[in-house]
Amino acid sequence: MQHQHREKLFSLFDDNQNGVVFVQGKETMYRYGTDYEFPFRQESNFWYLTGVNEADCSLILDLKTEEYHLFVPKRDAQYAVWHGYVKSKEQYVEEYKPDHLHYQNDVLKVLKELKPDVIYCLDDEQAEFIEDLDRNFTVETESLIDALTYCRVLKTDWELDQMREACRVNNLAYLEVMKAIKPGMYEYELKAIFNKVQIENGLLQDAYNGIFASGVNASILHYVENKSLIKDGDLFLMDAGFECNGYAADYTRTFPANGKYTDIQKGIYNSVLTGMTAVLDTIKPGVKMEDLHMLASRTMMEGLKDLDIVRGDIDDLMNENIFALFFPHGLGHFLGLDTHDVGGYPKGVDRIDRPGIQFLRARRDLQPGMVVTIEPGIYFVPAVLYPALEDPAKNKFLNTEKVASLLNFGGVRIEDDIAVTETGFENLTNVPKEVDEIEQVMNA
Ligand SMILES: [Mn+2]
Repeated sequence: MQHQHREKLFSLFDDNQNGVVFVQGKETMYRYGTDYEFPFRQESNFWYLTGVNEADCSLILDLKTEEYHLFVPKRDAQYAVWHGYVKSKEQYVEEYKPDHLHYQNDVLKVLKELKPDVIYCLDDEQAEFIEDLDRNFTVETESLIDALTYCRVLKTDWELDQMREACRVNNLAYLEVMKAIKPGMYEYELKAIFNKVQIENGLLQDAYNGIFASGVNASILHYVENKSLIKDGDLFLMDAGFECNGYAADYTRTFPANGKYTDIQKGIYNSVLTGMTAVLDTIKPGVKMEDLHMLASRTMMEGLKDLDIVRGDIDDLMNENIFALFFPHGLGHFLGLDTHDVGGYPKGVDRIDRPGIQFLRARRDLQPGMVVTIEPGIYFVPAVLYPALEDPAKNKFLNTEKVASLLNFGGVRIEDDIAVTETGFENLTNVPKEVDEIEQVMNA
């Protein structure tokens, strides 16, 4: 399927020019000075163009002829001793179907034969791989990454299918954890259950370091220690996903460790869920991520106001950035070969300099073929709320007693993976998120 991706990239370059694209794949990574090899994960752009999940390869795309040259490492018998086999050139051709196959140490030789006027590289670091050449060509390090980003943002049907499969397995894994969790377990025991379901279903690579956070740990946005004992009465926030052929799933659910939300947990949970629902009711092509972010923020503040956690006029709560005290991250991000995928900020669009929304990772009109996460949340972060409780400009909007009583609450996040379509969206995530549904699953 990667041939479609190469064609898409070719179509963005003028084919009358005497130019080539050069991309170096990822090399084998070792743990410090030891011979411990990290599990291999190809660099995403190289993977996108080749589907080659092997270390130490590179590619050249000839823009004039639209031919694809794949370069593979020349392995010796010693390599086979440790890794089992050495592929022949014929096997590489059979598997990856390049127009031309070469050994990696022939990159410079082939470039000299092709005599391009311009070589497009991802960045200066990648350009170093070809710097031994006599400099009678130009190296260009801007258009290639822009072109690849453009390609990767708009998913093909095949790419969407990979994401559907990653999500199908992620759905199963979430349900298993919801059914298994009990107070008295350790967070990592749930990670073990989660990973088991993924691996049993053939997904071997996590898309990111998963968050399995009980109680107050859920207020730490990137909590990945996952070592605490889960207590009765804790909420459990799980944010994890695996890849299918490189394409990520990324969900979050927050559920009660003992299977039953308390009143305050339910109230805060439903504030987040209402924010989520408001966003999902609005998503369609043409809508802007930053507008969705503000919609979610405002809806969640209305929820917190109903719970008498914040006080005052809702416009003031928004204008004075009180929402950012409780929702300190972005509403969502692009999703694809990387969990925080490319393309969030097109050229010339900057981050918004405002609390809360400054961390939004995507700011552009949604279009069919884009996949984004939608992940509103409410957190009680002591490091944020202690100073706010002392600050007269802020504490006049807070029920200070109630906020102080919630400093150990942790947080709630709900996250779905959304593929934008011509008419609206397809929700790739299918895990219960209504309170009743969740309690039913957990107590079945
Ligand atoms: Mn996410």
